[in-house]
Amino acid sequence: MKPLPVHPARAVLAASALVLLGSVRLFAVGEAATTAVPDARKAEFAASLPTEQAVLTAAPHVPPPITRDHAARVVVNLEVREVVKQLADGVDYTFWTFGGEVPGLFIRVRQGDLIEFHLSNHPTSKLPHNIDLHAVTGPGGGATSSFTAPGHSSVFSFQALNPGLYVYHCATAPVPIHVASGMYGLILVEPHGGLPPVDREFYVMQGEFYTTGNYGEAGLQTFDMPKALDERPNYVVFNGGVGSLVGDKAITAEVGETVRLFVGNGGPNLISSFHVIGEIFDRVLHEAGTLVNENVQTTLVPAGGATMVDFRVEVPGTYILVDHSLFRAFNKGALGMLKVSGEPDAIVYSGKEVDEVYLGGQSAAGSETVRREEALRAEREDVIAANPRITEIDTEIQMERGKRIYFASCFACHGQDGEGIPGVFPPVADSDYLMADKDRAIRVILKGLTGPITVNGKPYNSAMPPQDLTDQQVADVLTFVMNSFGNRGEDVTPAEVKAVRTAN
Ligand code: HEC
Ligand SMILES: [Cu+2]
Repeated sequence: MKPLPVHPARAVLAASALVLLGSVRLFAVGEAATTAVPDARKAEFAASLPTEQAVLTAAPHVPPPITRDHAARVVVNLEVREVVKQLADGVDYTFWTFGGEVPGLFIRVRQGDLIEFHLSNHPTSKLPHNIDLHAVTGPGGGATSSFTAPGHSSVFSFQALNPGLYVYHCATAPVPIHVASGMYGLILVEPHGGLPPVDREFYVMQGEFYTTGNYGEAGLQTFDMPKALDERPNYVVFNGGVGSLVGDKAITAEVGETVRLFVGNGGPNLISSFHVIGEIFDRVLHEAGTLVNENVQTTLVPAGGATMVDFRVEVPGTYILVDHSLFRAFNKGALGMLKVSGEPDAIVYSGKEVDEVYLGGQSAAGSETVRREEALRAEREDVIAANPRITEIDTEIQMERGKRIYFASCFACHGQDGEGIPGVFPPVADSDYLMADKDRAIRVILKGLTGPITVNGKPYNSAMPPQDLTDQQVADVLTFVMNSFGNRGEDVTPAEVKAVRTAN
């Protein structure tokens, strides 16, 4: 449960009751009603249309293009669920979702369609929710008409008047907290005649998360209101979590194909500078409107907005999707991958990939350690049953975790193999300085290090910044470094790190 000042369900119900009263009063002075009035004209229009059930998809998938050349009555069934899911490796979060997913399921309709929207709220939900679709023309975008208590279902309808790619989100008070919990998604309203055909379409949506624990701090995290007010998220991610579009989960294409990304930004606060490293957007539908821009490197996606980008992939390799506000990409999770296979074209590009340098912990080596950790966990279960070699395996798990932290936080300076850079960054491989004093090594990570030192007989006089890591993370990375790259040492425990942290 998120910490809220008053009993949340009650506050929200009270707020929405006010909204309802407000709308009824507005109706009296001539605005639209929230409670549907039977309307013969509308009933006749609905009856004149063929009915179909909307196909909804979870990111990165997109429902198939619409082939019909006439309007339809499209029935959308969307269920709100409050679920605990992974936000990052080892980090869980209670997400409030449209369809059990963050971002919410992708909806695809056609301009002129009459959409009959069924919003249900799962009986296990703790709070009421609703939906405001930016594709709706009408007060609140459907919010008051779709206000739904746990275990209930609401129906309202709207006509998709304007084509475009629209954000939808929950608009139940407190609105920003519902959005910050993952309640957003995209609805595409195809124009008459459809979009220009492409070979592949994908759904990518950015959003930030504000957690009490630091980035990467393991366990179930809770929402942090002060950080949200200051717009200082710990996580900025694509598709609801760190690594959702990385490694095995990367989106793919083949050389020569055209790719379309439907990119949304749920916010709630940040504007995204969406960029694909190594590609140029041939065509951007700026703000997902009708203005076509061509040959764009980076495009802005406002909070509560979207964009459509099309490009052809010419050469194979891994293309990195980022928010080009780069600390978000490399330190907060806003990083995905498009893997393109096929024949190289040395004229277009000569080769020599630089993934490792770019990616750190999220590179192939990074996801390799994730897989290895999983495999080791499975092995551990077996060993417990048969044999007491458990401590050794725990160390191996710690080593894999430590390796991941090393490749995320240290290797940019100390190198792939801990070799450092002569005269600038001392080696951690085979380092006499590192191995001589465990507490000193812990202090170097926690507090940083400046001034002259001698490592393996060679002088260094530079500065290492303090590393913002938890006790567990420091223990893991030091255990890894002190037992890799030719070093042979003992393990480091979180308790030892804590002792050094509190002694200073
Ligand atoms: C921004 C570059 C940078 C990063 C990132 C960095 N270091 Fe350092 N590190 C240095 C520099 C520079 C020194 C030497 C400082 C001096 O000469 O006073 C150093 C010194 C050290 C030392 C002591 C000297 C030795 O080689 O034994 C250790 C151990 C160490 N770093 C480990 C780490 C670990 C582990 C991480 C990741 C958690 C890390 N460093 C991240 C730049 C960095
Ligand atoms: Cu909600």
